[in-house]
Amino acid sequence: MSLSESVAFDRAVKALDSFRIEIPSWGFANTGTRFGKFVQAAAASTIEEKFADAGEVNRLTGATPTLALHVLWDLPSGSPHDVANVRALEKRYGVRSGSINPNLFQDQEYKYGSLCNPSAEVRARALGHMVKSIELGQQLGSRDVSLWLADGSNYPGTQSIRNRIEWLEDALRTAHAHLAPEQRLLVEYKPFEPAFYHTDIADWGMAMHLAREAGPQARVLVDTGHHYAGQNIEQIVAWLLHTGMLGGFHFNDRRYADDDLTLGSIDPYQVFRIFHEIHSAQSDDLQMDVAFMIDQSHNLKGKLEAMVQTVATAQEMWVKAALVDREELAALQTSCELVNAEETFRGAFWRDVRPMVATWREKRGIPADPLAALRESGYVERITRERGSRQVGVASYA
Ligand code: AOS
Ligand code: ZN
Ligand code: ZN
Ligand code: ZN
Repeated sequence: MSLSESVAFDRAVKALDSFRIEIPSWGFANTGTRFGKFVQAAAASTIEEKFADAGEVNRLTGATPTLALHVLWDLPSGSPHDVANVRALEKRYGVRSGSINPNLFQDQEYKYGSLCNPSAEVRARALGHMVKSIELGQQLGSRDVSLWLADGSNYPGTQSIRNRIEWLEDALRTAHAHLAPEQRLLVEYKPFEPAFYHTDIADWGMAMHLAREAGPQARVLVDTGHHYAGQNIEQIVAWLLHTGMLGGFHFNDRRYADDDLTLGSIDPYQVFRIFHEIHSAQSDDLQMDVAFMIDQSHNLKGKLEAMVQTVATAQEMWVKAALVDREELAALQTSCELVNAEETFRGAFWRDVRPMVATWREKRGIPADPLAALRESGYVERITRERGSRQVGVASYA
């Protein structure tokens, strides 16, 4: 049995009112693959343009009040002037600074690693960058510092895996000691790429260990693209919820590896299953504080369109998962009525929630169809004209 239309709508409203998802500044910039990049005239090349685009996505969706920043790309000097500039942009565009992303992968000296580099001097400089990123987070009043390391090795026997674990533990303990009480350190894992033999933080077990070693304000960050094919991500999420170690997500979709495709474009059911774990933990009153973030950067699709499409998909999946009749499901699980349990579960997935989401938007003064509203606004045409005539900035590699 599925929930009645009115019960379902009430749940949808509640779910949507509380749903926020962070968008990445690098999602608006010209990014590339290791083979090259296709430049878009509308791409943002300044921090102001990124804030402007983020403000537009927030206006259209009502769900993206924060913008993730990358230290090297967005706050290159890290000076008080940079910080003051960002604070002014926050006010101008109605979007606050979100998670702070240190960059420990672009500098030439990180060829053999950053926090895990065999050179003590390089490790110290990488740690210095971490500390600076934490301090920037404090100055910007942003809470989370998301750590992603490209560290690893390409060939067996060429690095001491255990030495690198110890260096990493030391670095994270020191970094953690610099956190303000309200700040968190989120440790992201990834099985491979750019390193192809071993990655220093390869999976959730390693990330969880490191977060625990670092200190009480560290948690695990799950990037949905950072798993081997076929891995049961919602089970990892359930474990992290159970242990109180889930800090946040980088959402995107994938077909093969870290493809960073639009959320739900390949496997919307997986997004639903992950969101179900969150809703079910919430209704079990599990203590949790989970940051939803998007980690996508589009080379072929229009950047604004792709971001709006992603946020709308996230909202739809979030609502679908909220519409699982969890009481009924719990009873069916206990009595092991497998087919009925499965039908109750996926019945919510098959339900078309788009009319409900559109009604909620209208009630909240948000365009019922954000993608159509983006097209009608002429925003993309305007920035294409304005930005296209200027030289594009340095490409970022997400
Ligand atoms: C890299 O694969 C990770 O997903 C990072 O979280 C992220 O893409 C990066 O920080 C942006 O450059
Ligand atoms: Zn080839
Ligand atoms: Zn990520
Ligand atoms: Zn990634």
